[in-house]
Amino acid sequence: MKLLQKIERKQEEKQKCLAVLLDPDKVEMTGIMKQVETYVSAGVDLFLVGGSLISGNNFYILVEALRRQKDIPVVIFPGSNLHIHSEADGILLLSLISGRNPELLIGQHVIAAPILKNSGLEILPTGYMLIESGKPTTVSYISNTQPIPADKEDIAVCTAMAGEMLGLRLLYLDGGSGAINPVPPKMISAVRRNTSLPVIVGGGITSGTKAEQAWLAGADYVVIGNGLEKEPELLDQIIKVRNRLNQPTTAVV
Ligand code: 1GP
Repeated sequence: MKLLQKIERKQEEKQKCLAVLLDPDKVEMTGIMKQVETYVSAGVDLFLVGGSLISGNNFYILVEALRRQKDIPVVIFPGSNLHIHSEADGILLLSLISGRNPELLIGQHVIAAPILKNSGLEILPTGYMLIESGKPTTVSYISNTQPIPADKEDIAVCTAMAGEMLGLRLLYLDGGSGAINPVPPKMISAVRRNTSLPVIVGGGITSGTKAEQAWLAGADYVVIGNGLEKEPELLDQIIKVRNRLNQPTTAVV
């Protein structure tokens, strides 16, 4: 079954999922396989690899290291059209629909299209929405776009609806890596109520409570990156929350 179908099926079954984002610049490559094993045995649902600015040479090595395990899909979360590696299972083809930078709405996609077509990667067309999160983030700076204000649910909803009408298949609401404030649950639930696409939420999820709030508001996938780099124990906390929410008696929206 294709990855996108699996994601949609999880959504239909109201199963909450956890994605771990590995940033090639931040991961300590010497201990990577051990770290990957920990994530696999904890029951992570998806690996995302990437970041809005990758300055080192670890991107390819990291994708290959992650692919040595076969249980969990590896998906590229690209910061630019330089971040393509056919060893991964898929790639979030991000259109930054919250911004008005044509390069990130369509420009880089045009350049990457022939490479992607031949890559064998499953393409996951994703409406990527940056949400204001307390301070400028690397992604807001690098993308040269203005995030959606955190209290403007109506803008987020209309943006998400437009993305869905344009045929995108996933929505990613992101506060940006290391966000001070995660995407407000009120905004997630407004998007959830008004669109039917699987919703990924990330940025600043640094506790089980924040993950739970995002899931309860309607996120299908919660992404953790920075929080886990700083506090590895966070993984168990968040996995426990996910498992509790996925028990039949506590099934949520
Ligand atoms: C960033 O959503 C991801 O694009 C993850 O954010 O690193 O803050 O967990 P964090």
